[in-house]
Amino acid sequence: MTVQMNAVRNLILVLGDQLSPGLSSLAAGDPGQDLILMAELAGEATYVRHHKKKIAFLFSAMRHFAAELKGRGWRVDYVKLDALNNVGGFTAQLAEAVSRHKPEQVLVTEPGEWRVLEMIKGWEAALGLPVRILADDRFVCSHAEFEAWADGRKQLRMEYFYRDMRRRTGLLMDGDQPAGGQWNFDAENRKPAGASLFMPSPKAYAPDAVTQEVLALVEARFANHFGRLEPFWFAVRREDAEAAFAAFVEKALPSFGDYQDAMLKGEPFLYHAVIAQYLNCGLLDPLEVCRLVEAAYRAGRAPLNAAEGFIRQIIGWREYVRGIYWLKMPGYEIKNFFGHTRPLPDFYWTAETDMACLKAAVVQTRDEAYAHHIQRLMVTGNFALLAGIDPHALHEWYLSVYADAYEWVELPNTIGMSQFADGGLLASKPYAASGAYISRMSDYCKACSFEVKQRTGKNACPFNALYWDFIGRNQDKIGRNPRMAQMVRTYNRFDPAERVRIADRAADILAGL
Ligand code: FAD
Ligand code: DLZ
Repeated sequence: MTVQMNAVRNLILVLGDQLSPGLSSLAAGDPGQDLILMAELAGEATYVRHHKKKIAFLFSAMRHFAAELKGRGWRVDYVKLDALNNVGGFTAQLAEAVSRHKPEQVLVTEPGEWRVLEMIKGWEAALGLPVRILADDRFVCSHAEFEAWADGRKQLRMEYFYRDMRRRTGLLMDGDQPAGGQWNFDAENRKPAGASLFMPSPKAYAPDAVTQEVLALVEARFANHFGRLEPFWFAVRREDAEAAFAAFVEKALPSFGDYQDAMLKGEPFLYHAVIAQYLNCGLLDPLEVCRLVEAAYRAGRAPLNAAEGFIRQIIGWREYVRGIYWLKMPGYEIKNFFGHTRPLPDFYWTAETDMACLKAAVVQTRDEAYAHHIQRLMVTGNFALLAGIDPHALHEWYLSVYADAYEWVELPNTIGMSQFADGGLLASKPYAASGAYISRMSDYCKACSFEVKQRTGKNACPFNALYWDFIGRNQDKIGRNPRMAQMVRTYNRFDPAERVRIADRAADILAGL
């Protein structure tokens, strides 16, 4: 059903990842005179073929947010995916709404993606009316502030940016000093987990009637997309996402730091918060969650290494990668320092591989639209780096398969952190590792058909030969990096016959992908 309204001053377009009541476009509007447009768009669900669970999560959260806005007195024109007037893309849908509501002006908070910003910049000309783009102030650091921080620096290291964000927000500060006398407790955060530990699960919600309708719609319309739709347990309302976060603070935060880098078979979430999908669409507020974590630390309910580790991920990494994205786009998406061109192996979609770590990461990604950071970085990302996979193809995979994936946060993590495809702008060294790292941080290798202690031979863990082959073939590019030079020297000390065995084993593995 299409909505006909009284005179409309501003038509406010709210995008699917802008589900925040304090959004700048809403703050600039007036419920008495303005109208909100929200739309479920096939174009947005398929420009990369998003995981079914991600589409269902977002559509259901959008529908609940529209109801929340109506409850706050707004008029909302909500266009469902199967509405007769749904035309499938932002520009066409906005034009359709403009023709019906005849607003004086369009208001929109800037999007999280370069592609969409370019689209929006064309709207004034296409629609023949003013389009006001407002800053997204749900972040601590604005584009201009990040540019000023980056200006004139040879290296853009996250650690120094993070310290500025700590000073600016006052989080974990005692006067002008960091709490505990230290900025970063990462060295304490590398314990491997044991299967005997108690693992809290993220708070799960049974689908309500709105979600059930969306699940049926997604199954019907996106049946050929990657991923399992059910069981579906994500929160889709703000108060539920907040309760899920409160449960994390109570049950998992105390161990978050210690086991941040651990991986365990059959334990997809460990002590992680599983909140990026809520933060990135606006159901949770990043500063608010950091304040709650600081309060838990100050009240003695969480140790400092956990609170600092968590807060660093949000006001450090999350803000920093966003800054890099907008500083370096366009062009960052095609960076390829190592010149890697191999297509993405099929097992990233099918999970059909004998490598236990990769199988676990892909199965969990398929089932939950989630993998934690070390699985993304040191399992799927590490393998792609060592195997010379085209970074752009890998970027499209990460953008499609995770419920929390939006280009502003996914792209720098993939291109910069995981693939070193920007040549070291973001990371100080490639995150390349042999099977020994995965064995140390997980229990995957115990039940794997490959032998993690062997470097070459048919039974050897593929990560080992691929690692040394990567070091050997890229020594011109990484040999001068002080954090890689030792590995290059070790490779060059292998006897020539061993180097041939490594190259042969690596070639065999790559031929079999
Ligand atoms: P936790 O481990 O509990 O951490 C808490 C929060 O810190 C996260 O919810 C997230 O908001 C933030 N955070 C942690 N690490 C990072 C980081 N490196 N960059 C930005 N924020 C961070 N994160 C996304 O939100 N969306 C993505 O599309 C995404 N793609 C990634 C791709 C690759 C190749 C890699 C290596 C990392 C990616 N990350 C991405 C970062 C990180 O893996 C996820 O934020 C995290 O796994 C989400 O799970 P969680 O909520 O349980 O996080
Ligand atoms: C990711 C996504 C999806 C799957 N669907 C929609 C949608 O139907 N309607 C919408 O407004 N937004 C959607 N989004 C989020 C947009 O892709 C997102 O706003 C841009 O990527 C900019 O960050």
